Amino acid sequence: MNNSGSHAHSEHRGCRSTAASPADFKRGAARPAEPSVDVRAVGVPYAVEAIDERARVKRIARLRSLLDERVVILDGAMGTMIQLHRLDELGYRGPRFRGYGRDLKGNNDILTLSRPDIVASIHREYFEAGADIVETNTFSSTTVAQADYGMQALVPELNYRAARIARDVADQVASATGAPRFVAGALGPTNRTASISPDVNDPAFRNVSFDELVVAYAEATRALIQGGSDLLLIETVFDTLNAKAALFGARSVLDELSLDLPIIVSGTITDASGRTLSGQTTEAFWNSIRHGDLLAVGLNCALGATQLRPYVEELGRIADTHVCAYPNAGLPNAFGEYDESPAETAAILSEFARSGLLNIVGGCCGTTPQHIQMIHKAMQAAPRRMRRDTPIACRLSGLEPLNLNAESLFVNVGERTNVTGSARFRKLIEANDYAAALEVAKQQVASGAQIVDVNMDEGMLDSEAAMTRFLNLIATEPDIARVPIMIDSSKWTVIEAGLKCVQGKSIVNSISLKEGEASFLAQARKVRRYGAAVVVMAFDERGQADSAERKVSICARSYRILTEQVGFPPEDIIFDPNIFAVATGIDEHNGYGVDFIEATRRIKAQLPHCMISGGVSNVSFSFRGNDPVREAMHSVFLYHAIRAGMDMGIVNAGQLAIYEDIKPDLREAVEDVILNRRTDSTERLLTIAGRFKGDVGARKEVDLEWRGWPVGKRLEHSLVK
Ligand code: THG
Repeated sequence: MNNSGSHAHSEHRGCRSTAASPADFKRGAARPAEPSVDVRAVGVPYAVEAIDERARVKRIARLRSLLDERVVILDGAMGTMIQLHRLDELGYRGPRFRGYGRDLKGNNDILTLSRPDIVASIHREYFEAGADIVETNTFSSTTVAQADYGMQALVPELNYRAARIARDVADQVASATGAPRFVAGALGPTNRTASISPDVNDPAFRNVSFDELVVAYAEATRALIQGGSDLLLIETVFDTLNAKAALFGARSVLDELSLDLPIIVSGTITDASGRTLSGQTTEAFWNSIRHGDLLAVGLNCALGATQLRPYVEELGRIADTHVCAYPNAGLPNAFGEYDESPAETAAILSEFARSGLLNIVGGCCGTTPQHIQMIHKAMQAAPRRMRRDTPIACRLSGLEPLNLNAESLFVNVGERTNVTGSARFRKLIEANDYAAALEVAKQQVASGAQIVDVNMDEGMLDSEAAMTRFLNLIATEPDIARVPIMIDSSKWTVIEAGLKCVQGKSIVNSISLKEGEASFLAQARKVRRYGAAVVVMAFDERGQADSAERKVSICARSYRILTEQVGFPPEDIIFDPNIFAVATGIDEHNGYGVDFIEATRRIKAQLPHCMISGGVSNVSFSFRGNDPVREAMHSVFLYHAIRAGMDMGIVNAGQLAIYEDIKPDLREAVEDVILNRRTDSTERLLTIAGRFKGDVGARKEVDLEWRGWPVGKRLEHSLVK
């Protein structure tokens, strides 16, 4: 996990100078004491003026078209400007909060209510400097952030008022100049992280939950919209799980109000390694929020423009939407001040624009109206970034990206972190030995699992709690957390518990039509809102599909519903046409391998961009206890299924035999079984199976031996493996 650099969060454009930084929480800093007065009493009802909805719709359309014409200018820092007023405690309070039982100095957002004149004048200065968009003074106007001041009850009013102030100034400037001006409702990161533990002794602990964040962001969003915002800006994201909660909350409110306000997400990279505070790379961050249907994605704060450049450029390469950047005025000096002059910042950003990197540009900590004026001037002659379509791919992520498309090699999904699939893992979870259970996940990744399947479906377990605890722990282990998670459960509540723990783009395993279309639709919509890809089982109201015919028809029906009714991106759909055990002694089972392979071929040909997965170890259940034969069966099965188009499989990572290495007599007998080539395939495999039972020795020998080989052969061996 990335531990360094979060100074920026106390000197940000919203400038919560007294708010603790995430790093403080990681060190287990004490929360402020509860106030001695009943602070809820200060929350008073406020008058709401209706917004002209038609005018808003027109402005939004204008903003979208403006983005197709030129670089759009965002404002600069609010906090830097507030500091110039040198307000003391009483200055922050104003008459309204004169008797408040707690310090308010540093709570910049309260100025929306106590000194609206200051907030309005700053907006005006930025508009006059050339900003098209100003951000509302609401960086910390969520119940989560305002808890530091005991001002949770004021949150709706803070957001409504802040939006209203900005709206009024924007409308005045627009009618004075004839150019439309826009209001971005700012949703800050809060001062808590949903995917990092503040307690070094309990890495699974969180001081804020996804649900709490969703509620907080939804409340803020509702009032920002009510106050007249044109768009929403989820900004200074240092923990992508917080941002996913913000997106979840904001989208829910937009749906509820039947409104279509554009959303921008702007992340922040806190150190030179190019990762977010919660450890994601730029591309992993993009993959995690791409489901948000964003007007733009960007980066702001923390680093100055120079240091931010490679990451803005990278976003521009991978994001199929507009790109936004609003850096600090350089890096802070020893006093935490920003020294980069307006001319310097503008010169650097001008080069960004000339290189085709920018659609929206502004400033963060330390920037002033002079900076925005110079930036605005520099953008006059600069081209906007051309929006590009990126190749269609299923863009998954953990801390790092995993992009899958038609060119990708087969993906191994580690199966061992499954209480029903591994007796050892079940015992560890039942014994509450999560440290050892984590080692199982780590081992899977070290053995080549590119995704980890996690399943806690065991009658004796509190599966929701076990899923939550295990995924929270994984989040703290960079060796595991770098890969995406496959959240595996037959219980929707367990899947949903898992989705609330992962900052990356994960895979839900699974949904299906087994309980009919209504619940399938509802679950698919939820999956999309959480931003996950999905495994869809070939299962409908009549049961699990066994024949190739039924597998294909159920998948085709599911595909139609998902793409047409839910708007699910086809590249995020992974079909599982059911891998069943073969050679069980029941004749009807003999065709299961062929049926899967044939269905795979037809589904891939018929349903564009979808992928195929399956639980590979299922196929060999009838040879339990004979691992060499099972491994040979998996290898032969995959050899044929991958050629038919299978994209990924849940496997025992690190224990897959290489097809060419299987002894010829075993391989032929196994192939007969998998491809159902003879009526006596099962008997023939059974006859020879015993000979290989103790054969693990052969594999072990090779395992050790290859390390002694010359470097060329070692490389060859490693590449093949
Ligand atoms: N499709 C989808 N998800 C799935 C499956 C699937 N999830 C679960 C399962 N099937 C895939 N995972 C496993 C994990 C382990 C085994 C099989 C499938 C397995 N385990 C050994 C056994 O049962 O013999 C356990 C041995 C041990 O206890 O160590 O074979 O099909 N979408």
